[in-house]
Amino acid sequence: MKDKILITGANGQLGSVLTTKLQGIYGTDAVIATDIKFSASFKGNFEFLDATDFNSIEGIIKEHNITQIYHMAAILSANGEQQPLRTWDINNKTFLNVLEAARLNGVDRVFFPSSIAVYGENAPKDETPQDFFLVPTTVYGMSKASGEHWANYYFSRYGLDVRSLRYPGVIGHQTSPGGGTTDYAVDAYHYAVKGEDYTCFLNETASLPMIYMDDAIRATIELMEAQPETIKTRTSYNIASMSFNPAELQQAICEIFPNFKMIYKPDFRQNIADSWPNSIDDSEARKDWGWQPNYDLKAMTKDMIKHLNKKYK
Ligand code: AKB
Repeated sequence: MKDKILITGANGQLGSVLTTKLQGIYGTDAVIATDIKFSASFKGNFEFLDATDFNSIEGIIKEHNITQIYHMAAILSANGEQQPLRTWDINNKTFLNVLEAARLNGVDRVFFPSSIAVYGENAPKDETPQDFFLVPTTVYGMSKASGEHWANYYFSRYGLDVRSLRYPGVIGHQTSPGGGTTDYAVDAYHYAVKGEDYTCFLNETASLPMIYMDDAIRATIELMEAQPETIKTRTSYNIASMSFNPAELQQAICEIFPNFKMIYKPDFRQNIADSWPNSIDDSEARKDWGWQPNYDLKAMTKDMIKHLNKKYK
């Protein structure tokens, strides 16, 4: 049977880049992009989908004979703290609907995006091991930690092929960030290219794991295309690429824009950053399915600025 792919949250930061990439690999007709909002620039098959409604998800799976689901819809860490109960409800309900609809309708494979937000203050800060126990501090992190356990449960109990990555902060030029704690880094590039100073909501020493969008999307597709027997972790894989703090990012940008300035005004997001690792250990992903990042801070900065220069010209 030919693959038919459903993406939820297809207009989000990662979802929209992933949709374009999957359309390129599998063909535009093989991809059904869904979201609760429509983007005028979208090209391809789009359907409105409120993933909190089980019948709507099941309807789309049946109508299009869906074989793979990438469930990208979620409320991120900083926005989540503004509305904890709604975030728990949206993030968990949508994923449980996806899992159950996938199981009942013979979907082959499901992708669940987890996050470094699953770790809490108890975890070692550097090279945090994948299997360290999870005590998240945000409702977003709690929803991702519980999602990982549900993924594992559906795999062990029903044999549903659910795969998951713990993303670091994702930085890309294609889309605007949507309410995360690591989003300062994306914002900083935009301000630098526009020739403006940037007021950062984290302090200059807040070091966090980050990844360039190209690497994040490639990791996602490589994981989903890996042979099932190579996937040994059914909760979620750590993937690492680079780690830096705002001062190091400023320095990297200043190599291209020497006058770029960052002003530091930490707010509630600093507490979230303080509870997350500085760097994570991704040796399991490297060992099991060959994960390897391509971009470091310097290479990412060069590429981001090249693309944003075109955008703002
Ligand atoms: C966020 O900052 O909330 C996200 C994440 C690290 O999951 N980018």
